[in-house]
Amino acid sequence: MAADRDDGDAGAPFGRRVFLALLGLGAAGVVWGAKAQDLMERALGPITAKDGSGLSSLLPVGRFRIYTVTGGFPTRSTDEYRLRIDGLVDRPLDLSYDDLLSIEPSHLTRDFQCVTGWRVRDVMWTGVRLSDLLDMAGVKSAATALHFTSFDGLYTESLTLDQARRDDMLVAYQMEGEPVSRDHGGPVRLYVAPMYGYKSLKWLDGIEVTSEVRTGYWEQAGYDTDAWIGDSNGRDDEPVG
Ligand SMILES: Nc1nc2c(c(=O)[nH]1)N[C@H]1C(S)=C(S)[C@@H](COP(=O)(O)O)O[C@H]1N2
Ligand SMILES: [Mo]
Repeated sequence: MAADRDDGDAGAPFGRRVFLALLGLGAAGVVWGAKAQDLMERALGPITAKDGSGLSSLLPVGRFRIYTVTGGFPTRSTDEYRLRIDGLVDRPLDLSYDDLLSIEPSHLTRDFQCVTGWRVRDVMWTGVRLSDLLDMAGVKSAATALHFTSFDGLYTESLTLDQARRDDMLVAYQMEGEPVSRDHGGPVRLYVAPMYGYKSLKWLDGIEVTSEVRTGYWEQAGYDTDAWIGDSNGRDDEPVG
């Protein structure tokens, strides 16, 4: 079960391959597509136009696609929201939404890039740095990684501790100056700026500090665990779109 929603209008009335051919983007795009794109799009797609015509809307530059692997969109109000941080820490934390808002915020404006080829330019995120939360909890010396869980009950992700301590890793509660919407994984989601979108787990409710990397939902299906944009998943070029 899966769903894919596009929060903009229906896109171009052509299939991806046709579109690439029309633009003369050529074999390269189709080849990496076959490798990196297939699984996620097959699971989350086919990407259909909103009018139900079955036509693909592809590379909708400037628009997010809304992904959920459960087929549903879980709801948690800001009042009910809790974020647990536990595992190999000195002080397990159980943070409310207001607790998160009371921590020094960080802002990041970056492109949002899905491994399937769509990209949204210059998205502004606000939230708390993962490294600040780790410092609050106190990471034990045996720790090497983080395991993230979603209150959708299914999606998971991971980061190494070194990755998580970078300053472009956020526990985000605002996107484009507004609270992160439910569709986009609100009230709180992960935002992993230097990696493909699948690392940015939506509906975040748990961070466990672990002794080794436990691969996440899409990694178990074959996507790279270290998902650096432009340098993973069989791609070393600037993405299309
Ligand atoms: N819980 C959850 N998080 C998720 C996903 C998902 O299906 N479920 N999809 C991932 C993928 S593949 C991408 S590209 C982004 C998409 O974010 P958006 O739905 O806000 O556009 O979320 C990521 N985080
Ligand atoms: Mo994605």
